[in-house]
Amino acid sequence: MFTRRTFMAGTAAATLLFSAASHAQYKDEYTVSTVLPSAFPWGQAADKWVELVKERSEGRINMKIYSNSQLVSGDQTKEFSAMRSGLIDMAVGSTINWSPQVPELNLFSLPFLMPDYAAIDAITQGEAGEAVFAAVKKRGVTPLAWGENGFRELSNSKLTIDEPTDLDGLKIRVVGSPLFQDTFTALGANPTQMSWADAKPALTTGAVDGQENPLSVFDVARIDQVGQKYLTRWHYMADPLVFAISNRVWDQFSPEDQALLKQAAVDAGQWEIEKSRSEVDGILASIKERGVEVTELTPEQRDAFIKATESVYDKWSSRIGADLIKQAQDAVANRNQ
Ligand code: X2X
Repeated sequence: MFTRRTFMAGTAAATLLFSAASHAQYKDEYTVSTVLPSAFPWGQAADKWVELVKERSEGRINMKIYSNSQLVSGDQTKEFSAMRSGLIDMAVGSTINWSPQVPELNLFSLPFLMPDYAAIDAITQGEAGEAVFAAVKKRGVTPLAWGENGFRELSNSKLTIDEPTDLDGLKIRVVGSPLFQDTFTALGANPTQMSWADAKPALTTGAVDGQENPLSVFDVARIDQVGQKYLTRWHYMADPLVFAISNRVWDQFSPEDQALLKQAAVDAGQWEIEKSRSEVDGILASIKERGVEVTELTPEQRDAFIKATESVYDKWSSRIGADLIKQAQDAVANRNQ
């Protein structure tokens, strides 16, 4: 009896030692950065990822979300560098915010590249999406899955916008990459780059006349309450979200846990994309109910905006990669509709 007990105790101790050694480098908690919190689809995507990982790892892998870009003092364009250097472990981030460090991510910001959801999917789920992920990986961060912030629509406090000349001299808050500066300059507007943290105060004081963001962001952040009475659904671009882990952290996970983290991100991303797309019509109705004037562009009106922003492609083609742009355009042309 005594012998048997000793043997069992010895086995248990060995098992404990073994598991301690194999998980020696795991942290008690991993930081996950987001710009938008849980009230927005973006924050919900991160919540879902954290929840699925905890559940599937039976509590071994714990992640904690830090929203409002607080890990980079509100400057969302610093998120990627912070992840690369290991200051942030993981993130669910927008392609726009990481594009200063990963030029290929500017692909999604090219005006009027993606006319509909099928076009977004054709890029992200195809070879162009793989090429973009390879570019992210090369710069120090492992991308795991796609999510979606959404089609970015234009709002302002001054007038109905249905042709490029309406933007003449309008002060527009833009985000992230200098590409936005070029798009809005091409349209005759006066763009100002600022973080999301600074955007609402700037709209409130009238320091800027307008902004562009997905309908879900306009709705949840109650952008109409700061005087943004006019909204144009021009669908000029959409920013996918990327679920990602710093390469340094990724390399510390066992292959099984890497697979678990990736699959959870894929599932969370798919869940969030479906959910946010299904909510758009309801959001639009509630925005209209609150008195916002919503303008839908006719195909001819949209063409005028496409023409007016063509110069952005010439300017950005070499930075993004002419081959990548061509690959994306082909994917869009051949998309399932
Ligand atoms: O800052 C924005 O406009 C936001 C919240 O949409 C992004 O982070 C890209």
